[in-house]
Amino acid sequence: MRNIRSFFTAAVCTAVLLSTGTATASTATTAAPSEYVSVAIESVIAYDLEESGHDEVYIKATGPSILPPTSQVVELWPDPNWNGRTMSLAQQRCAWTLHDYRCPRDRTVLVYGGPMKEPLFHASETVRLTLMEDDYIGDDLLLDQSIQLEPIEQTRFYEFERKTSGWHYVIHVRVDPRPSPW
Ligand SMILES: [Ca+2]
Ligand SMILES: [Ca+2]
Repeated sequence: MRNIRSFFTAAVCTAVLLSTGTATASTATTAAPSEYVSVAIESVIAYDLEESGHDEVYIKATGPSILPPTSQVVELWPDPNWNGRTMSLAQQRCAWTLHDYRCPRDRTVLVYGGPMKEPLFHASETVRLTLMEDDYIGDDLLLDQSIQLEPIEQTRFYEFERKTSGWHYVIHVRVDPRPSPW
């Protein structure tokens, strides 16, 4: 259960655009900014837990997606078909889904976070990402960040961090340009 005290103590919340990836262009043609983008989680780092022992965490993406069609809320991570609705994380664990280089090896133990979900959005939407901790009387909100999507030519990586007196989490998000689904 969430410690109410955490509402009133200073919290650090940062959002960083880490980098744009290098497009793997096999031709000399210039890529136009993509009208659609996909959003995926690359890693979830539990530096400090909300609960003792383990946190049962998951991430939702809220925004009108194209695929899955007309979904307002997508269960972004973990994939419910892989490991159930939540993933249990101990302290100093980094759950990676595709690129383990997003996990600080000197500070964390790597654990596999399962296959990625990659919902598709119009590149003009705002997508809200919420990291939640499963709880009996309503799940706890640990991190809440939005990304204003825009047409892009190359992959972008974002880092979001929330550090409070009760917990400390970092997530890495990947946004890829995508062709039209139709
Ligand atoms: Ca809780
Ligand atoms: Ca719990």
